[in-house]
Amino acid sequence: EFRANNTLPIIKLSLDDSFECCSIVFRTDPIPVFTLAVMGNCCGGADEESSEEKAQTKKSTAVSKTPGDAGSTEMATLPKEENEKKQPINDESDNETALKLLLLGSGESGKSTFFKRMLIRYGRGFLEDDRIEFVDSIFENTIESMKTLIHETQSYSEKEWDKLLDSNDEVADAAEFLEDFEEGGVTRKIAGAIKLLWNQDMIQATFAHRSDFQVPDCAEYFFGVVDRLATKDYCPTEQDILRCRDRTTGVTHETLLLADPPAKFEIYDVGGQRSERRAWVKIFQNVHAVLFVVAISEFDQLCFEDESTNRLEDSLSVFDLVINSRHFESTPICLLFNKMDLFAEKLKSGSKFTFNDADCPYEGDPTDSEEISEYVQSLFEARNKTDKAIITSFICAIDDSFNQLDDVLRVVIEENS
Ligand SMILES: Nc1nc2c(ncn2[C@@H]2O[C@H](COP(=O)(O)OP(=O)(O)OP(=O)(O)O)[C@@H](O)[C@H]2O)c(=O)[nH]1
Ligand SMILES: [Mg+2]
Repeated sequence: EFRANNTLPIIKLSLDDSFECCSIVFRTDPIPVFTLAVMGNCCGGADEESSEEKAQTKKSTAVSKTPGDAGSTEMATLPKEENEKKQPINDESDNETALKLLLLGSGESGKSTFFKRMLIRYGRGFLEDDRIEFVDSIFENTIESMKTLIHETQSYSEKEWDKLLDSNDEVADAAEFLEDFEEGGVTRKIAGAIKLLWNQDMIQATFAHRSDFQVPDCAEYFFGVVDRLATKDYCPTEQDILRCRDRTTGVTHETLLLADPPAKFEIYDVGGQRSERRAWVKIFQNVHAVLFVVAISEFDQLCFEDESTNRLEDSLSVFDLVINSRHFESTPICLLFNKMDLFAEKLKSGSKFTFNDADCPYEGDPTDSEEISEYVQSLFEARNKTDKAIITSFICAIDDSFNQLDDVLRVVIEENS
């Protein structure tokens, strides 16, 4: 219970025996100083520390890392790694040793979404102030996606589109209003225009062949909740945050704590687009596991960067460099095939698997998701020129019931024991 007046706040935590650690982040200035009373078996130990010392201890815990801390996103502030020794997790002499995890993969594969998922489950999560920081990107995702659909509809079927605008003033006004819209958030008027346009058969038809142009995967989701985005004091939900598309630049890292078995991880997220990849090597030392993310649904899409390279092909080339890199000679590699929901939807809605590897063409059923995923997995495995085993998982990072996270972390611990 936190009271805003000057009386001492009371925070009661009921922790069961298996509870190993917890952190409380105070977003107030100044940060309040607390005395910690530990009830139960270790009560005696608490008395040996003076109250001043106790206060100091708590103060430094509280300020250790605040969300939005600029230091966590700048390359220049990454820890110096040259002299670090890679430590196995079962080294009980150093409980503070963190396992370093790198999220690598092409742009839009879902690295940051996985990173956010990890933060929600094992890290500091997203407090209200953090959530608000996503609002501008969510608004941009929503408005820009509809503008793209209007533009693509216009260029694919110009005559029919003009006919529709001539015959329907409401649609014509909505399209014109959005096309001219330069800057700002989702207002009720914008939400109304987006809903109206989203209900047009022509816009739906354009969206059905979205693999031919660049529109973020979150577009449909945000069109579906656009009324909520337009409400006063809109604050993004966890699902909104997971869906939000915001291209990563530079490197971000966060601490994660696993309860069972107790372990600490330092997870690094990087930008996956080509211009970002040259920064990766700076964090390649002393890595305990690479989590390589592939968007398996992108087999028929082209790269955002050049609009000519197939995204799966790009992902295979990047994976080839990573798995065979001398930096990762003894580093476990987890291959995470992400966006399984979109992959299944795509095949179900009639898209055929048309991707073909020159050395190993696909000869199976182009609509069978199981057969196709096995084939894609084999293509990635074929790039492995080392004798390392690849740990593979098929995931959906936006799914709330996604429960493979513990498994991924436990495998990393095992591999480093
Ligand atoms: N439907 C669906 N969308 C996903 C999934 N994983 C990620 N996304 C969406 O895909 C988009 C791109 O995901 P990001 O996490 O930003 O991709 P990234 O790999 O970090 O991209 P860069 O930062 O450019 O390297 C976001 O809008 C996510 O919400 C998934 O499993 N299913
Ligand atoms: Mg990212």
